[in-house]
Amino acid sequence: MRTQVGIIGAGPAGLTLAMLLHRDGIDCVVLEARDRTYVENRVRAGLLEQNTVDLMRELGVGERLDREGLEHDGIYLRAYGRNHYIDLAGLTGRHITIYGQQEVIKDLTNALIEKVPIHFEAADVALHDIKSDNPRITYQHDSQAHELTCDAIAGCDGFHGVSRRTIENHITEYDYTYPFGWLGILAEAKPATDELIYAWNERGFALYTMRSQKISRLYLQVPADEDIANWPDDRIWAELGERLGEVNEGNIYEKGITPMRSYVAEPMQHGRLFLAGDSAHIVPPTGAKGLNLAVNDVRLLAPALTELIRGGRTDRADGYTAAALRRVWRAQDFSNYMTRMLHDLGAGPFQQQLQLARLDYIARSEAAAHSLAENYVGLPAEPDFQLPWPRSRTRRASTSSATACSPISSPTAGGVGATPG
Ligand code: RFL
Ligand code: PHB
Repeated sequence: MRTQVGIIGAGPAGLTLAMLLHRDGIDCVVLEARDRTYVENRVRAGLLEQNTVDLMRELGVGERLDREGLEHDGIYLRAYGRNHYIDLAGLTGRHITIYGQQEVIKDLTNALIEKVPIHFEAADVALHDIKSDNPRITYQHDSQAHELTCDAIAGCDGFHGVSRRTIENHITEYDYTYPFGWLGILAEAKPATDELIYAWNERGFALYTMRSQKISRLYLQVPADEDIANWPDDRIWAELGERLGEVNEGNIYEKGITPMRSYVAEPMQHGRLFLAGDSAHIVPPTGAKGLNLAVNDVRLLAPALTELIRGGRTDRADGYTAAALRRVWRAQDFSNYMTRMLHDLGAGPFQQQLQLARLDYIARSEAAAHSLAENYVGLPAEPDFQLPWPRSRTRRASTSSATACSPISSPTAGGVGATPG
Protein backbone atom coordinates (compact mmCIF):
# COMPACT_ATOMS: atom_id res chain seq x y z
CA MET A 1 0.00 0.00 0.00
CA ARG A 2 1.13 3.56 -0.65
CA THR A 3 0.22 6.90 0.85
CA GLN A 4 1.83 10.31 1.05
CA VAL A 5 1.96 10.65 4.85
CA GLY A 6 1.78 7.71 7.26
CA ILE A 7 0.51 8.98 10.61
CA ILE A 8 1.17 6.85 13.68
CA GLY A 9 -1.29 7.52 16.51
CA ALA A 10 -4.91 8.73 16.59
CA GLY A 11 -4.56 11.17 19.48
CA PRO A 12 -5.04 14.94 19.17
CA ALA A 13 -1.78 15.35 17.20
CA GLY A 14 -2.39 12.54 14.69
CA LEU A 15 -6.05 13.30 14.02
CA THR A 16 -5.56 17.06 13.72
CA LEU A 17 -2.68 16.48 11.32
CA ALA A 18 -4.86 14.17 9.25
CA MET A 19 -7.53 16.90 9.04
CA LEU A 20 -4.99 19.54 7.98
CA LEU A 21 -3.37 17.31 5.35
CA HIS A 22 -6.70 16.17 3.96
CA ARG A 23 -7.75 19.81 3.63
CA ASP A 24 -4.54 20.48 1.69
CA GLY A 25 -5.19 17.54 -0.65
CA ILE A 26 -2.43 15.32 0.77
CA ASP A 27 -3.24 11.61 1.18
CA CYS A 28 -2.64 10.05 4.55
CA VAL A 29 -3.34 6.90 6.54
CA VAL A 30 -3.63 6.82 10.36
CA LEU A 31 -2.45 3.76 12.30
CA GLU A 32 -3.65 3.47 15.90
CA ALA A 33 -2.64 0.75 18.36
CA ARG A 34 -5.85 0.82 20.46
CA ASP A 35 -9.49 0.31 19.50
CA ARG A 36 -11.79 3.23 18.73
CA THR A 37 -13.86 2.94 21.91
CA TYR A 38 -10.75 3.02 24.07
CA VAL A 39 -9.30 6.06 22.29
CA GLU A 40 -12.59 7.95 22.41
CA ASN A 41 -13.04 7.34 26.12
CA ARG A 42 -9.52 7.94 27.43
CA VAL A 43 -9.86 10.70 30.05
CA ARG A 44 -7.07 13.25 29.92
CA ALA A 45 -6.94 16.95 29.13
CA GLY A 46 -9.75 19.43 29.48
CA LEU A 47 -8.45 22.90 28.84
CA LEU A 48 -8.15 24.24 25.32
CA GLU A 49 -6.31 27.44 24.43
CA GLN A 50 -7.91 29.98 22.13
CA ASN A 51 -5.53 28.91 19.31
CA THR A 52 -6.72 25.31 19.59
CA VAL A 53 -10.40 26.28 19.61
CA ASP A 54 -9.87 28.58 16.60
CA LEU A 55 -8.16 25.78 14.65
CA MET A 56 -10.95 23.31 15.45
CA ARG A 57 -13.48 25.84 14.11
CA GLU A 58 -11.35 26.46 11.01
CA LEU A 59 -11.26 22.70 10.39
CA GLY A 60 -15.05 22.48 10.63
CA VAL A 61 -15.09 20.52 13.90
CA GLY A 62 -16.05 23.37 16.22
CA GLU A 63 -19.83 22.98 16.23
CA ARG A 64 -20.25 20.76 19.32
CA LEU A 65 -17.29 22.47 20.97
CA ASP A 66 -19.07 25.81 20.58
CA ARG A 67 -22.29 24.31 21.93
CA GLU A 68 -20.98 22.26 24.85
CA GLY A 69 -17.57 23.78 25.64
CA LEU A 70 -17.39 26.08 28.65
CA GLU A 71 -15.69 29.34 27.79
CA HIS A 72 -13.87 30.87 30.76
CA ASP A 73 -12.76 34.46 31.28
CA GLY A 74 -10.42 33.87 34.19
CA ILE A 75 -8.99 31.60 36.88
CA TYR A 76 -8.61 31.83 40.64
CA LEU A 77 -5.34 31.44 42.49
CA ARG A 78 -6.06 30.36 46.07
CA ALA A 79 -3.97 30.49 49.23
CA TYR A 80 -4.87 30.58 52.92
CA GLY A 81 -8.57 30.17 52.16
CA ARG A 82 -8.82 33.18 49.84
CA ASN A 83 -9.34 33.23 46.08
CA HIS A 84 -7.63 35.83 43.92
CA TYR A 85 -9.15 36.31 40.46
CA ILE A 86 -6.93 36.56 37.38
CA ASP A 87 -8.95 38.26 34.65
CA LEU A 88 -7.51 36.41 31.65
CA ALA A 89 -9.92 37.96 29.15
CA GLY A 90 -9.46 41.48 30.53
CA LEU A 91 -5.68 41.17 30.52
CA THR A 92 -5.24 39.45 27.16
CA GLY A 93 -8.48 39.69 25.20
CA ARG A 94 -8.34 35.90 24.89
CA HIS A 95 -10.22 32.99 26.49
CA ILE A 96 -9.76 29.39 27.46
CA THR A 97 -12.37 26.68 26.91
CA ILE A 98 -13.10 23.59 28.97
CA TYR A 99 -13.94 20.68 26.67
CA GLY A 100 -12.78 17.12 27.38
CA GLN A 101 -9.97 15.71 25.23
CA GLN A 102 -12.11 12.64 24.51
CA GLU A 103 -14.77 14.92 23.05
CA VAL A 104 -12.16 16.52 20.77
CA ILE A 105 -11.12 13.01 19.72
CA LYS A 106 -14.72 11.99 18.99
CA ASP A 107 -15.34 15.12 16.90
CA LEU A 108 -12.13 14.67 14.90
CA THR A 109 -12.69 10.94 14.36
CA ASN A 110 -16.29 11.49 13.22
CA ALA A 111 -15.18 14.17 10.77
CA LEU A 112 -12.31 12.05 9.40
CA ILE A 113 -13.73 8.57 9.26
CA GLU A 114 -15.25 8.92 5.76
CA LYS A 115 -12.26 10.83 4.41
CA VAL A 116 -9.09 9.24 5.69
CA PRO A 117 -8.37 5.57 6.47
CA ILE A 118 -7.91 5.13 10.24
CA HIS A 119 -6.74 1.62 11.12
CA PHE A 120 -7.50 1.01 14.78
CA GLU A 121 -5.84 -1.93 16.57
CA ALA A 122 -2.75 -1.78 14.35
CA ALA A 123 -0.17 -3.98 16.11
CA ASP A 124 3.63 -4.31 15.90
CA VAL A 125 4.04 -0.98 14.13
CA ALA A 126 7.67 -0.58 12.95
CA LEU A 127 9.38 2.15 10.92
CA HIS A 128 11.94 1.48 8.16
CA ASP A 129 14.17 3.44 5.75
CA ILE A 130 13.37 6.79 7.35
CA LYS A 131 16.52 8.31 5.86
CA SER A 132 15.26 7.53 2.34
CA ASP A 133 12.62 9.40 0.31
CA ASN A 134 10.35 6.35 0.64
CA PRO A 135 10.12 5.45 4.31
CA ARG A 136 7.98 2.41 5.15
CA ILE A 137 5.75 1.34 8.03
CA THR A 138 5.07 -2.32 8.69
CA TYR A 139 2.24 -3.45 11.00
CA GLN A 140 -0.30 -6.16 11.70
CA HIS A 141 -3.98 -5.48 11.17
CA ASP A 142 -6.90 -7.95 11.13
CA SER A 143 -4.34 -10.74 11.65
CA GLN A 144 -2.50 -9.83 8.46
CA ALA A 145 0.91 -8.28 7.83
CA HIS A 146 0.82 -4.90 6.04
CA GLU A 147 3.38 -2.53 4.59
CA LEU A 148 2.74 1.16 3.95
CA THR A 149 5.20 3.07 1.76
CA CYS A 150 5.11 6.83 2.31
CA ASP A 151 6.75 10.12 1.35
CA ALA A 152 7.00 11.02 5.04
CA ILE A 153 5.99 9.58 8.43
CA ALA A 154 4.47 11.58 11.28
CA GLY A 155 5.18 10.05 14.69
CA CYS A 156 2.13 11.17 16.69
CA ASP A 157 2.12 8.13 18.96
CA GLY A 158 2.47 9.76 22.35
CA PHE A 159 5.16 9.48 24.99
CA HIS A 160 5.36 5.66 24.99
CA GLY A 161 5.08 5.17 21.23
CA VAL A 162 7.48 3.57 18.79
CA SER A 163 8.47 6.61 16.71
CA ARG A 164 10.81 8.40 19.09
CA ARG A 165 12.41 5.09 20.07
CA THR A 166 13.26 4.52 16.39
CA ILE A 167 15.52 7.59 16.39
CA GLU A 168 16.71 7.52 20.00
CA ASN A 169 20.37 7.47 18.91
CA HIS A 170 19.91 10.76 17.07
CA ILE A 171 18.22 12.89 19.70
CA THR A 172 19.22 14.88 22.76
CA GLU A 173 16.81 14.38 25.65
CA TYR A 174 15.96 17.06 28.20
CA ASP A 175 14.28 15.28 31.07
CA TYR A 176 13.05 16.25 34.51
CA THR A 177 10.89 14.17 36.87
CA TYR A 178 8.97 15.76 39.75
CA PRO A 179 8.73 13.90 43.06
CA PHE A 180 4.93 14.15 43.05
CA GLY A 181 1.95 13.33 40.86
CA TRP A 182 -1.72 14.26 40.52
CA LEU A 183 -4.59 12.16 41.72
CA GLY A 184 -7.47 13.09 39.39
CA ILE A 185 -11.18 12.33 39.73
CA LEU A 186 -14.32 12.87 37.70
CA ALA A 187 -17.47 13.17 39.80
CA GLU A 188 -21.18 13.64 39.20
CA ALA A 189 -21.29 16.92 41.06
CA LYS A 190 -22.14 20.48 40.10
CA PRO A 191 -18.92 22.51 40.30
CA ALA A 192 -18.96 24.76 43.38
CA THR A 193 -16.99 27.41 41.48
CA ASP A 194 -17.56 29.48 38.35
CA GLU A 195 -13.88 29.41 37.29
CA LEU A 196 -10.98 26.97 37.77
CA ILE A 197 -9.22 27.21 41.15
CA TYR A 198 -5.45 26.59 41.44
CA ALA A 199 -4.89 26.19 45.18
CA TRP A 200 -1.65 26.54 47.08
CA ASN A 201 -1.95 24.74 50.42
CA GLU A 202 0.47 23.58 53.10
CA ARG A 203 -0.97 20.07 52.62
CA GLY A 204 -0.19 20.21 48.89
CA PHE A 205 -1.64 21.58 45.67
CA ALA A 206 -5.24 21.06 44.50
CA LEU A 207 -7.09 22.04 41.33
CA TYR A 208 -10.83 22.52 40.92
CA THR A 209 -11.91 22.15 37.32
CA MET A 210 -14.94 20.78 35.53
CA ARG A 211 -16.39 19.20 32.41
CA SER A 212 -19.96 20.54 32.50
CA GLN A 213 -22.50 22.11 34.85
CA LYS A 214 -23.02 18.61 36.29
CA ILE A 215 -19.52 17.09 36.20
CA SER A 216 -16.57 18.18 38.32
CA ARG A 217 -12.94 17.31 37.63
CA LEU A 218 -10.66 17.65 40.64
CA TYR A 219 -6.97 17.00 41.24
CA LEU A 220 -4.83 16.55 44.36
CA GLN A 221 -1.06 16.59 44.62
CA VAL A 222 0.11 13.20 45.96
CA PRO A 223 3.56 11.57 46.23
CA ALA A 224 4.85 10.25 42.89
CA ASP A 225 4.72 6.62 44.02
CA GLU A 226 1.31 6.88 45.71
CA ASP A 227 -1.00 3.86 45.50
CA ILE A 228 -4.56 4.77 44.47
CA ALA A 229 -5.78 2.05 46.85
CA ASN A 230 -4.83 4.42 49.70
CA TRP A 231 -7.46 6.87 48.50
CA PRO A 232 -11.02 5.71 49.17
CA ASP A 233 -13.62 8.26 48.09
CA ASP A 234 -14.18 9.63 51.61
CA ARG A 235 -10.51 10.44 51.99
CA ILE A 236 -10.44 12.19 48.59
CA TRP A 237 -13.41 14.42 49.47
CA ALA A 238 -12.02 15.23 52.90
CA GLU A 239 -8.65 16.20 51.43
CA LEU A 240 -10.22 18.25 48.64
CA GLY A 241 -12.27 20.10 51.26
CA GLU A 242 -9.12 20.86 53.28
CA ARG A 243 -7.27 22.24 50.29
CA LEU A 244 -10.06 23.91 48.28
CA GLY A 245 -12.65 24.99 50.85
CA GLU A 246 -16.16 24.53 49.48
CA VAL A 247 -16.42 21.46 47.26
CA ASN A 248 -19.61 19.78 46.02
CA GLU A 249 -19.44 16.01 46.45
CA GLY A 250 -20.96 13.37 44.17
CA ASN A 251 -20.41 9.91 42.76
CA ILE A 252 -16.77 9.46 41.70
CA TYR A 253 -16.78 7.48 38.43
CA GLU A 254 -13.16 7.88 37.35
CA LYS A 255 -10.00 8.01 39.45
CA GLY A 256 -6.30 7.79 38.58
CA ILE A 257 -2.80 9.01 39.42
CA THR A 258 -0.62 10.76 36.82
CA PRO A 259 3.13 11.20 37.31
CA MET A 260 4.57 14.65 36.60
CA ARG A 261 7.40 14.99 34.16
CA SER A 262 8.98 17.51 31.79
CA TYR A 263 10.65 16.07 28.71
CA VAL A 264 11.85 17.36 25.34
CA ALA A 265 13.48 15.43 22.47
CA GLU A 266 15.56 17.43 20.02
CA PRO A 267 15.50 17.42 17.05
CA MET A 268 11.89 16.53 16.32
CA GLN A 269 12.81 15.25 12.89
CA HIS A 270 15.22 12.65 11.52
CA GLY A 271 15.23 11.96 7.79
CA ARG A 272 11.59 11.65 6.75
CA LEU A 273 10.27 10.96 10.27
CA PHE A 274 8.70 13.94 12.04
CA LEU A 275 7.63 13.75 15.70
CA ALA A 276 4.66 15.74 16.96
CA GLY A 277 2.93 16.11 20.35
CA ASP A 278 3.70 13.93 23.37
CA SER A 279 6.00 11.71 21.29
CA ALA A 280 8.48 14.60 21.31
CA HIS A 281 7.69 16.44 24.55
CA ILE A 282 5.62 16.30 27.72
CA VAL A 283 4.89 18.91 30.38
CA PRO A 284 3.39 18.67 33.87
CA PRO A 285 -0.35 19.42 33.57
CA THR A 286 -0.27 22.50 35.85
CA GLY A 287 -0.04 24.81 32.82
CA ALA A 288 -2.59 22.75 30.79
CA LYS A 289 -0.34 22.81 27.75
CA GLY A 290 0.17 19.23 26.47
CA LEU A 291 -2.73 18.92 24.05
CA ASN A 292 -2.35 22.52 22.97
CA LEU A 293 1.32 21.96 22.13
CA ALA A 294 0.43 18.82 20.18
CA VAL A 295 -2.03 20.85 18.09
CA ASN A 296 0.51 23.60 17.56
CA ASP A 297 3.13 21.11 16.34
CA VAL A 298 0.87 19.80 13.62
CA ARG A 299 -0.21 23.31 12.66
CA LEU A 300 3.45 23.83 11.77
CA LEU A 301 4.06 20.33 10.43
CA ALA A 302 1.19 20.17 7.91
CA PRO A 303 2.41 22.99 5.61
CA ALA A 304 6.00 21.72 5.97
CA LEU A 305 4.96 18.25 4.76
CA THR A 306 2.76 19.66 2.02
CA GLU A 307 5.66 21.73 0.63
CA LEU A 308 8.04 18.80 0.92
CA ILE A 309 5.71 16.41 -0.90
CA ARG A 310 4.33 18.81 -3.52
CA GLY A 311 7.33 20.87 -4.45
CA GLY A 312 10.26 19.00 -2.98
CA ARG A 313 11.02 22.15 -0.93
CA THR A 314 12.67 21.36 2.36
CA ASP A 315 13.05 24.75 4.08
CA ARG A 316 9.91 24.48 6.20
CA ALA A 317 10.59 20.82 6.95
CA ASP A 318 14.16 21.70 7.93
CA GLY A 319 12.86 24.52 10.13
CA TYR A 320 10.18 22.40 11.82
CA THR A 321 12.16 21.53 14.97
CA ALA A 322 13.19 25.13 15.65
CA ALA A 323 9.71 26.50 14.99
CA ALA A 324 7.95 23.90 17.16
CA LEU A 325 10.46 23.99 20.00
CA ARG A 326 10.07 27.73 20.34
CA ARG A 327 6.55 27.22 21.72
CA VAL A 328 7.48 23.98 23.47
CA TRP A 329 10.18 25.62 25.59
CA ARG A 330 7.90 28.56 26.39
CA ALA A 331 5.34 26.03 27.63
CA GLN A 332 8.00 24.04 29.50
CA ASP A 333 9.06 27.18 31.31
CA PHE A 334 5.50 28.19 32.13
CA SER A 335 4.44 24.70 33.27
CA ASN A 336 7.53 24.43 35.45
CA TYR A 337 6.87 27.89 36.89
CA MET A 338 3.22 27.10 37.74
CA THR A 339 4.17 23.71 39.16
CA ARG A 340 6.91 25.09 41.38
CA MET A 341 4.84 28.04 42.56
CA LEU A 342 1.86 25.95 43.62
CA HIS A 343 3.02 22.49 44.78
CA ASP A 344 4.53 21.41 48.06
CA LEU A 345 8.13 20.97 46.93
CA GLY A 346 9.12 19.36 50.22
CA ALA A 347 11.86 21.96 50.43
CA GLY A 348 11.09 23.73 53.71
CA PRO A 349 9.76 27.07 54.92
CA PHE A 350 12.12 29.28 52.93
CA GLN A 351 10.83 27.88 49.63
CA GLN A 352 7.25 28.18 50.88
CA GLN A 353 7.79 31.86 51.61
CA LEU A 354 9.16 32.36 48.08
CA GLN A 355 6.04 30.70 46.67
CA LEU A 356 3.81 33.01 48.70
CA ALA A 357 5.86 36.03 47.62
CA ARG A 358 5.29 35.04 43.99
CA LEU A 359 1.56 34.63 44.50
CA ASP A 360 1.43 37.96 46.30
CA TYR A 361 3.34 39.62 43.45
CA ILE A 362 0.80 38.32 40.92
CA ALA A 363 -2.02 39.62 43.13
CA ARG A 364 -0.60 43.15 43.41
CA SER A 365 1.17 43.69 40.07
CA GLU A 366 -0.73 43.89 36.80
CA ALA A 367 2.54 43.22 34.93
CA ALA A 368 3.00 39.94 36.79
CA ALA A 369 -0.66 38.97 36.34
CA HIS A 370 -0.45 39.85 32.65
CA SER A 371 2.62 37.67 32.16
CA LEU A 372 0.88 34.72 33.79
CA ALA A 373 -2.31 35.38 31.80
CA GLU A 374 -0.70 35.57 28.36
CA ASN A 375 1.20 32.35 29.00
CA TYR A 376 -1.88 30.62 30.36
CA VAL A 377 -4.17 31.49 27.45
CA GLY A 378 -1.30 30.80 25.03
CA LEU A 379 0.67 33.24 22.91
CA PRO A 380 -0.83 33.82 19.45
CA ALA A 381 0.15 31.26 16.80
CA GLU A 382 3.44 32.16 15.11
CA PRO A 383 2.82 33.95 11.82
CA ASP A 384 5.92 32.46 10.17
CA PHE A 385 9.06 30.49 10.83
CA GLN A 386 11.25 33.47 11.73
CA LEU A 387 13.13 32.99 14.99
CA PRO A 388 14.94 35.91 16.63
CA TRP A 389 18.06 33.78 17.09
CA PRO A 390 19.12 30.23 16.24
CA ARG A 391 18.53 27.45 18.75
CA SER A 392 21.50 25.55 20.09
CA ARG A 393 21.42 22.08 21.62
CA THR A 394 22.83 21.30 25.04
CA ARG A 395 24.57 17.99 25.60
CA ARG A 396 23.80 15.76 28.62
CA ALA A 397 20.52 17.36 29.45
CA SER A 398 18.89 15.09 32.05
CA THR A 399 18.40 16.29 35.62
CA SER A 400 17.26 14.22 38.58
CA SER A 401 14.23 15.30 40.55
CA ALA A 402 15.87 15.30 43.95
CA THR A 403 18.34 18.10 43.28
CA ALA A 404 16.35 19.94 40.67
CA CYS A 405 13.28 20.43 42.82
CA SER A 406 14.75 21.99 45.92
CA PRO A 407 15.78 25.58 45.18
CA ILE A 408 13.03 27.69 43.68
CA SER A 409 15.12 30.27 41.93
CA SER A 410 18.59 29.01 41.03
CA PRO A 411 18.98 29.17 37.25
CA THR A 412 20.56 25.73 36.72
CA ALA A 413 19.79 22.98 34.20
CA GLY A 414 16.52 21.09 34.52
CA GLY A 415 14.22 24.04 34.28
CA VAL A 416 14.33 25.27 37.87
CA GLY A 417 13.56 28.79 38.89
CA ALA A 418 11.61 29.63 35.79
CA THR A 419 9.33 32.64 35.58
CA PRO A 420 6.79 33.35 32.87
CA GLY A 421 7.66 35.98 30.33
P1 RFL B 1 -1.65 10.92 22.76
O1 RFL B 1 -2.93 11.56 23.15
O2 RFL B 1 -0.92 10.13 23.77
O3 RFL B 1 -1.97 10.02 21.49
C1 RFL B 1 -1.05 9.10 20.99
C2 RFL B 1 -1.79 7.97 20.31
O4 RFL B 1 -0.86 7.06 19.77
C3 RFL B 1 -1.26 5.73 20.05
N1 RFL B 1 -0.08 4.86 20.02
C4 RFL B 1 0.24 4.09 18.96
N2 RFL B 1 -0.37 3.88 17.79
C5 RFL B 1 0.21 3.00 16.92
N3 RFL B 1 1.37 2.31 17.20
C6 RFL B 1 2.01 2.51 18.36
N4 RFL B 1 3.14 1.85 18.63
C7 RFL B 1 1.44 3.42 19.31
N5 RFL B 1 1.81 3.83 20.55
C8 RFL B 1 0.88 4.71 20.95
C9 RFL B 1 -1.91 5.84 21.42
O5 RFL B 1 -2.81 4.76 21.66
C10 RFL B 1 -2.63 7.17 21.30
O6 RFL B 1 -3.95 7.03 20.79
O7 RFL B 1 -0.62 12.00 22.19
P2 RFL B 1 -0.84 13.40 21.41
O8 RFL B 1 -1.75 13.23 20.24
O9 RFL B 1 0.50 13.95 21.22
O10 RFL B 1 -1.67 14.31 22.44
C11 RFL B 1 -1.08 14.75 23.64
C12 RFL B 1 -2.16 14.93 24.72
O11 RFL B 1 -2.90 13.72 24.83
C13 RFL B 1 -1.55 15.29 26.10
O12 RFL B 1 -0.49 16.19 25.93
C14 RFL B 1 -2.60 15.92 27.03
O13 RFL B 1 -3.56 14.97 27.44
C15 RFL B 1 -1.91 16.53 28.27
N6 RFL B 1 -2.86 17.10 29.25
C16 RFL B 1 -3.40 18.35 29.06
N7 RFL B 1 -3.12 19.06 27.94
C17 RFL B 1 -3.73 20.25 27.71
O14 RFL B 1 -3.42 20.88 26.69
N8 RFL B 1 -4.67 20.75 28.58
C18 RFL B 1 -5.00 20.10 29.72
O15 RFL B 1 -5.89 20.55 30.44
C19 RFL B 1 -4.34 18.88 30.02
N9 RFL B 1 -4.64 18.19 31.14
C20 RFL B 1 -3.22 16.36 30.39
C21 RFL B 1 -4.10 16.96 31.33
C22 RFL B 1 -2.74 15.08 30.60
C23 RFL B 1 -3.11 14.39 31.75
N10 RFL B 1 -2.64 13.05 31.88
C24 RFL B 1 -3.50 11.97 32.18
C25 RFL B 1 -1.35 12.70 31.32
C26 RFL B 1 -4.45 16.29 32.49
C27 RFL B 1 -3.93 15.01 32.72
C28 RFL B 1 -4.29 14.34 34.03
C1 PHB C 1 -8.61 19.78 33.31
O1 PHB C 1 -9.71 20.38 33.18
O2 PHB C 1 -8.52 18.55 33.27
C2 PHB C 1 -7.39 20.59 33.57
C3 PHB C 1 -7.50 21.96 33.62
C4 PHB C 1 -6.36 22.72 33.90
C5 PHB C 1 -5.15 22.08 34.10
C6 PHB C 1 -5.04 20.71 34.00
C7 PHB C 1 -6.17 19.95 33.73
O3 PHB C 1 -4.05 22.83 34.40
